[in-house]
Amino acid sequence: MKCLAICQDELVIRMLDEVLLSSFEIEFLVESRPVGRRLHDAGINVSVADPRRTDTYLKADVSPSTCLIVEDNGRRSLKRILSAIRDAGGTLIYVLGVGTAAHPGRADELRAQFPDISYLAMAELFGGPLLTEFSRSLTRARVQQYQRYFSDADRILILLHNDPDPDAIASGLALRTVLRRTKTTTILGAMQGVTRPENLRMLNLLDIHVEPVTAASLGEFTRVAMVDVQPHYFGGLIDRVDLVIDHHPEQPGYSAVFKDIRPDYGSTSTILTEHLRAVDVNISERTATAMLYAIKSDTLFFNRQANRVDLDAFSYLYPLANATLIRKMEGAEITFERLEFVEKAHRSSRLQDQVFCAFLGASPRDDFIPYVADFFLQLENVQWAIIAGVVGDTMVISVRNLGYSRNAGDFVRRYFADLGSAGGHRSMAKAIVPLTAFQNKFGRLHGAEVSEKLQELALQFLHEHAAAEKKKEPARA
Ligand SMILES: [Mn+2]
Repeated sequence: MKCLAICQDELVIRMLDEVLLSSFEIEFLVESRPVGRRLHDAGINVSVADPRRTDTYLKADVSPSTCLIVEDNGRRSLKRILSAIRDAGGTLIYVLGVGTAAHPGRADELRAQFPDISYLAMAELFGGPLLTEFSRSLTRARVQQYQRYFSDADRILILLHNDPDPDAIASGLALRTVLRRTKTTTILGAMQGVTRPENLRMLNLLDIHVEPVTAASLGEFTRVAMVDVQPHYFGGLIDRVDLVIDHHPEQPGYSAVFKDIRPDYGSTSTILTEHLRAVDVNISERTATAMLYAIKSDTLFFNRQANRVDLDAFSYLYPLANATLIRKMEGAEITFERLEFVEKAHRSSRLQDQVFCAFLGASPRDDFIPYVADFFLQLENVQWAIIAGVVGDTMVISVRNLGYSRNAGDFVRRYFADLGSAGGHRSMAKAIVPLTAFQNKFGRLHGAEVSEKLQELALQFLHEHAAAEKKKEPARA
């Protein structure tokens, strides 16, 4: 492809020449004779002409398929140059902003007059890779510090939260890799072990061991690290650790020798991918598989709180991981035990105005409840799924919706925040309230009465919103 670059700055020309020469037939057009001569002597394909004249481009044989790059250093003559190019039949025009960051409206101003141009700011083009490089060196320095600090420890504990999820497990595995340790000297531990079937399947398929630990046994370890969780989670049992790596908002009230907390990341495994990359450690297939699965599951396959860095980590890990194993781990969501709860929900369910409600009664674990909610949200006629169940002496309510109606988090906060914990996002939310508080507010409801009550609340919540929207309409017209 032929490429004509209209530039005046020598540095810009030399750089473009270096970047583009391998893939384009590139020629430069400059105004100044001395600059032209110097560049010519340096072996660059350059000619000297007046860039504001149409015949300059006619002579250069510009066609609609010629790629034209015009340097914009803020001077006024740029518009005349662009007009001349257009008059000569040039259409594929890129304007390269050099030092024009001080004029933020520049691109829009040009586009108003020349709608077809693409505006590229030099700072943006080079900034990305440069910043990535710099932040990688910062991460490298950080990681090397804690690697040294852990290097002489006899026994290390990597502590995970209760009932560890894939992100916690994968992050533990990844940290062990960063520390260049094996399971004989560095264990993954949890105060309450894994219970969910898909997470147990992950441990089995990847041969990962999570050991039970107690507050008393922490003293047996020379160093303690925490991943995907912070010490406050353990309710005062632990107030000092050596390292914390987490993507939940930072909590006060503990001390850590090292910490890396990035709440804008979709998973802790994303942070650890950056640690591993920064120090160039070899990532085994097993670890990459666990981490990839963790990123997928913590971001609900990029449906929640994922950002650029999560996608970067995902594409970095993807070729290193075992896709077949991940498919198997995902399939593990379905178990006969869970299907029983799906059936139970089906029998006691109510569906009205695309709101599906069901009460599961007593449930041995709380994961059945969100599972059932997710399951019924897949049905064509369901836009909201609200599932309740009783675990021990608490009522757990899971809410899912398709994401384009009202906010699920607002729903649970509105009706249940006064009773216990209630919160969530636009499309998924959860309330956990003491059963007695629920009964005091809504009465001693049994079986289908609970689904009925939930349905009533949901429809009230949705209809008052619809009514408010309707009211707004005449005003708009
Ligand atoms: Mn996580």
